[in-house]
Parts: sequence; C-alpha cells; structure tokens
Amino acid sequence: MRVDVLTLFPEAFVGPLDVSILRRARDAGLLELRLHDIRAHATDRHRTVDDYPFGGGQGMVMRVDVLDAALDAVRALAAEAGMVVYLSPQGERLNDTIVRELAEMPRLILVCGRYEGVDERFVAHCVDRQISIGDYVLSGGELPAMVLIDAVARHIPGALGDEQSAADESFAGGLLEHPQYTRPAEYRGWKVPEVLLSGHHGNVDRWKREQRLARTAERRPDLLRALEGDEGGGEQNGL
Ligand code: 9D3
Repeated sequence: MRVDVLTLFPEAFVGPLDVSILRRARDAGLLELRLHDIRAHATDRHRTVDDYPFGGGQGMVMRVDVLDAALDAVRALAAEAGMVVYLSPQGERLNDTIVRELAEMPRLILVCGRYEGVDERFVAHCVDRQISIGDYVLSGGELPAMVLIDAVARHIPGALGDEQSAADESFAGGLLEHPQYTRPAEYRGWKVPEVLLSGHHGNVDRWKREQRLARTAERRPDLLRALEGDEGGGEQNGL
C-alpha cells in the first residue's frame, strides 16, 4: 500500500512511524509512506496557505487553490488514483470497520488540516472520505493521520505476525481483553490470581471468559449490546 500525506508539518511524522511494526512494514516494502509539505504549493512570496473566513468568524481557513494544487501534484506521483481522506473533526468516527475498508485500498492520500480547517470547496470537490478519531479537540489532522496509518498498516497482509493478527480479529468481535500477568508471581505482596498458576486449563479458560464479560459490562456496555443483536458474535469470541 502507498500512503501520501499532505501536511504543513511533515516533520511531525518522523518518529512515530519509524518504529516497530510501521518500520518493519516500510522496510519490507509493504507500506510506502510519502510526506508532502502543502506550503510548497503556495504561490505568493509569503507562501500563504490560509486566509480569513468569508462571513467572519474566528481563526483562519486553508485555501482551496493551494490545497488543490498540492493534491494534483501528489496524485501525479503514482499511477493509482488513491482514496483522498481528509482528517476532520466533522468526519465519521474511525472504527475497526473503516480501518479494514481503508486497508483494502492500493493507495491512500491523507490530507491534514490546521487552523480552523479547510475551505469547504476542497472537501466538496476533492475529498472522498472525512474521518475523525473521536470527540475531543486536537490541534490538527497530523496525529489523527498517524493513528489511521498505524491502524491500517496492521491489516496489510504480512505486516504482522500471525499471533497479533489473531488477537486483532478477536477485538473486532467486540469484547475487551482479560487482564494479563507475568513473572514474578508475587511482587510487594501483589499476587497474580491463583487460578492462572493452577495449570488447570478448563478453569483458566472459564476465568478469562468471565473477566472479559465482566469488564466489558462494566466499562463498555455498548459493546455487549452490539453483540446481543449479532448471531455470530458469541462464536467469534469463543463464548
Ligand atoms: C471553533 C472550534 N474549532 C477549534 C476549537 C474547531 C476545530 C478546528 C480544527 C477543532 C479542531 C481542529 C483541528 N482538528 C483536526 O484537524 C482533527 C481532529 C480533532 O480535532 N479531533 C478528532 N479527530 C480529528 S481529525 C482532524
């Protein structure tokens, strides 16, 4: 998969996407990530990318002409059309279904906004999909774009070991994980639950199942309700 990112802060992407699974996927040629500075497509001598909103209001808006020029230039760098995703607080909230859909695309073009957002004509004429990562205010689309890239890259065939892929499948099934422990079995008097040390696989499995149900009911009752209306949900979770 090829991912092109249009941003005013390409340097923000160095670091998070250079470690772990992302690093491996890129090194293996499974993920080709290209960063592009929107400001390179400004045309005036001050390299202006934003302006005051028509009709008034606070803050600045990113200009449609600069964004369109940047997008055209980036499109031309590869043959595939690419799905244009604008990271926006007004977008649909990112979830596992959307991540899997985007992971099917041969090419994604991610546009990160700054200031109060982008001129709506860019959204209307150039954007295929608008995505938010949740209902809280961030300073721009860069962190959301990195979240999206990380989540999508995990679904590129070969990017993960089989074990982790299997664990992700079960999250998609909609229950929280059971708690996990490792050695030492006791630390400062804090003990690992007895059943996990018992070697009784039947009891261990039952305990894990109970823990998953109890914490899902406690913390994410919305997930349980979603499972109730879903025939296949139980088998998917080994319940
Ligand atoms: C007047 C209200 N504005 C500022 C408080 C609205 C606003 C504009 C631009 C709020 C946030 C932003 C920048 N955020 C993003 O570009 C963004 C975002 C987010 O803030 N939260 C969750 N997902 C996303 S995706 C892009």
